[in-house]
Order: sequence, then structure tokens, then C-alpha cells
Amino acid sequence: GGDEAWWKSAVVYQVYPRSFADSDGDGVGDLPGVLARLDHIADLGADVLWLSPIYPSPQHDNGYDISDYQDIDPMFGTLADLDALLSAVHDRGMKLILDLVVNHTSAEHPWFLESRRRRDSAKADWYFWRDARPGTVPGEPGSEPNNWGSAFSGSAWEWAPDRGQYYLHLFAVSQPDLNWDNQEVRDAVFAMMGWWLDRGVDGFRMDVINFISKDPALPDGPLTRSGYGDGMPHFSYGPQIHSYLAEMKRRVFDSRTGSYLTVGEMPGVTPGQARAFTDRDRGQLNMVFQFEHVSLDHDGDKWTPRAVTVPDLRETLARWQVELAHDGWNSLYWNNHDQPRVVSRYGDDATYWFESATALATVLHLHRGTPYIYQGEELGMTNVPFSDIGSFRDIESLRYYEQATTAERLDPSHVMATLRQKSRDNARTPMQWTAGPGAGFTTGTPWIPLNPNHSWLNADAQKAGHRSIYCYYKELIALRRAEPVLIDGDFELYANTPDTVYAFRRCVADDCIEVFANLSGDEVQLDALDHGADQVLLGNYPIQNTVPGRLAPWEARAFRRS
Ligand code: TEU
Repeated sequence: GGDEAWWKSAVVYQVYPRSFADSDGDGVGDLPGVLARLDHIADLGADVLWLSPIYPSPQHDNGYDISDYQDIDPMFGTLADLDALLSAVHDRGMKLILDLVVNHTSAEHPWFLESRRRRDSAKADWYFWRDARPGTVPGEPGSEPNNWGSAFSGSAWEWAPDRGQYYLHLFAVSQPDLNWDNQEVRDAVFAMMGWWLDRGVDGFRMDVINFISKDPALPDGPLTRSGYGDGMPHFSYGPQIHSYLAEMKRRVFDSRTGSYLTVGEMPGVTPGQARAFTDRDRGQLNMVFQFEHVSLDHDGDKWTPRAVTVPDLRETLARWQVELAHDGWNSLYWNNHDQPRVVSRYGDDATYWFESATALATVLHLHRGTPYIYQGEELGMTNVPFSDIGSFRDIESLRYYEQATTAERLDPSHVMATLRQKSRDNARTPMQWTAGPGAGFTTGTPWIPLNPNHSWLNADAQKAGHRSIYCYYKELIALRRAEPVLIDGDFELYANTPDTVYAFRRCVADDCIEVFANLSGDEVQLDALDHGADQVLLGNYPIQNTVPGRLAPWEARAFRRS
């Protein structure tokens, strides 16, 4: 039926609940806060709301460490608050998807507490337990079962004296990896997913879902700068990954009547793998989040920044367009809660703040795929000028700072400069609703400092109209809705353009929309840009000022070519 691939024409808006809106003044955002601000998202024209984790959690990784999959953290509210939000979302004709974090649990989850108790406990095999390397002193550095490093610095193994073994944690010590090779684990996860779908949720964003199948031999990985091995070759596309996702599809989704949105977050995924996950016939997932275009500005690891060029960006994104042109489907994103703010990263958050934020939005949204907007992106929110390590909250940033300034003996001011550029906290400061105290986010003390630029950069100011990135996003979403060619059309990059220009067309037969964007602060001349003023559909400069053959700094324009 026509509705079955509804997610192809949808625009998704991601809310990071702890930083969106605080209804009770404790400084942390919550579900009643999201409900109170729901019309901000509905008015934008987004179709789907994705909530980052709201489940009970010790919050070592802001909820990506879950201790109960079937309840709500009291900090965010109650199940009744979630139900109220869900019906308000549905009343507006929108959908709601939850974050599914099942590669690992919290170390405080009852499953793990049971598993770590004894080697013969009922859940003994629900996680990855291994003995120390033979001939070493268990618990001492060097006796870990393999050389893998964790994503948050240090070894991926933690010694558990009660059980006398190591457990695997690809992320923090407080995030032990679940053993998906155990059928009981899969049964428990699938039952939990079904429980949420039966409650009315419309799908899931699946956290690092490509990591759930590990090579059972857990072999050492190639050494990295950190001194640890990179385990990715042994778990980023493991031997059972397709079989587990096929089983999930069959047991969770196909056995129900709804039509759901599923998006798998997949660090390291290649276009060929993405096609295998998302092609129509297998349909294991609707789409995946790939990482290539957000890895272009670093070299090897995220703490070693390098400059990105427009040809890097356009060649990367265009390759994904081509590779998933016939089978499979792309997700499109610049931002999420793990990434620095795009206007500061690939744009210019000073001189051309409005122009660069809107140019980047134009390029992304007019690609083929489902666009995702991360809270505050629609306002052009920027990176944060934190000058003190005490302002940071993210476990990854804090662990990196500690390790870099001690073991690696880097200059603290150098490490701070890197964090200002790359820290996940850039995305996590509170949503900027107003110029007032607390930015309209809270009446209390926010859990992380506000970006001081909320004095001028805020939703109130932008709803008033002038140079409003919010209004531009609205137009962009409306254009997508009005022009089926933007959903169904094929994609062709214009490769022979100047190095600062990102240009392409989308066509169904003879009906084409062309998109030209200047991703630089210098005006650029190009003969290929040839159209009448009446053909312009959207632009970030006043249309009466636009000239064929020329793009002003960070100018973006979409027009019909028939
Ligand atoms: O992120 C997985 C992931 O690999 C990254 O984006 C990660 O944050 C990055 O490599 C760090 O540099 C997901 C979540 O989105 C993230 O917030 C969680 O911390 C992580 O999984 C663990 O659940």
C-alpha cells in the first residue's frame, strides 16, 4: 500500500530530553517539557519525533546506560507522561520513535547484577565473560583477554572480582556488552521491543546496532595511537549480524500490523553493507546512520582534527547517494547528540552564520533520503565556548581530557582547544528558547552551562522572522512536501564545478530540480548556473537579488529545470 514506506517522505526531529525543556525547575529537561514545546516541532513541519533514551539509568552516559528497559527515569517523568506525549504526537498526525540501546545495558541492570554474581548464575552467559590471559596476574594491566580499547578511553575489559573474570564493555565500564549469541538475550530484547510497539510507539533508532554480533574468538585488533587494539574488524559487521536483524524483523515487526520506522546507528558501516541492511527485499532496517561524512574532519581518531574540503564532502555524500540509488535508502544528517554543531563545523558561525547554516541545510535536505534535524539545528545553534574543563559533562570528553593530560602528557590548553571543537557537549547545551535567564529552558540551574549566545540566538527571536534559520527550515520542509521529485527523484552530482560549490540535480524523467550551493565565504562565478527568476523555488538570499551565473558567499538556490 501507499503508506507502507511513509518514512521515505518523513522528516525526523531528534530531541535530547535532558536538554530540551525543563518543566519542574530541577535543571534537567523532562517529558512534560517536551509536551509543552511539541508545537515548536509540529510547526516546523517535522513528521517524526525521536527521543534519546528516557529509561531509568544511572546516567553515566546520559541514559545510553539503561538499567530498566520498561520504565521511565523519574528525572524525565513517568510512563503516564510518555503516554500523554505519545497521544499528543499522534493527535498532530506525527509519529514517535524511541532510542533502543541493546548492544549493552547499564552495569546496574538486574541482568548484569545477576550475571556478574557467579559463573554458574542463571544469566552467567548473558554478557561477554572471559578469563585473564594465561600466565598473567588477573586484574592487573596486561592480563585483559584481548587488546581492545573502549570508545571512552582505556581497555574494553573490566575485572570483576566477585566472578573472577573480565567483562567486555565497548563503551564505558558502566556499559557491559550483551551477548546476543545467547538466545535468551534475544528473546528478552524482542519481547521488550514488542511491549513498546504495543504501547503505541512507531519505531526505533537502534544504538550501535551493527556491533551486536562479535566474532566469538574475540581476536586482538590492529594497534592504534591510544596503545590499544581496534576491535572494529571483529564486531562492526560480525558473523551473525544479518541473522539477528532478520530474526528481529520477523519476530518483532512482521508479527505486528503497524508500519514502523527503523534506523540503525552504524559506526564504520560501508555503503555495500548499508545496502544489505536496507534493501527492499530483505528489509532488515529502513535506513542506517553512516559516519563517513562526519569523519572527514579528523585523521584516524576524532581527537586529531584536520580541515575538511567541499570536494571531500560532496564526493562522500554523492557516493552514498549512488550506492543506495536502487536498493536501500539513505538517512541524511549533519547533527545529533554526539556531533559538534554543523554551523561551527562545516559552516561559518561568525560572519556568515545565517547563510552557512541555511546553505548546509539546503544541500542536505534536497538529497535523496530521510532528513534528520537535531534540536537547535533549526535555530543555527553553535558550538560552545567553554574555557574550563569544569563546564564539560560528557563522559567521553572527561575521560579523554584525563588520559590526554596524564598518560599522553599533552598540554591542557591544547586538549581544551580540541574539546571545544569536537566534544559531544557542543550538541548538549540547553535548547535556546528565549533571551531570558535559563534561556527559557529552565527556571533553575541547568545541568550543563548555557551557551551565552542565547542572548541573541534563540527561538523567540527567530519566530519573529528576520534572518530566521527556523523559518528557512520550515520552507525547506514545505518544499520537500510539495515536490515528490525530492523524495522519489534520482540524484546526480555536478562534479565539474569550482571547489567551493556543491551542486546536483534531482529528476523524475524530465522533471528536475537543480540545487546550487556555495559552501564558502567568497563569491563564485559559474556559467552552469543559468535560470530565470521565476524558476527559483527556494534560496537563502532575497530572490530579487539572485543572478544567474553567480553565487554570493554561502548562497544556496534550488530551482526547477524543465
Ligand atoms: O554512539 C555510538 C558511537 O560510536 C558514537 O557516535 C560515539 O559517541 C562516538 O564514537 C564517540 O566519539 C552511540 C550513542 O549515540 C552515544 O551517545 C553513546 O554514548 C554510545 O552509542 C554508547 O551507547
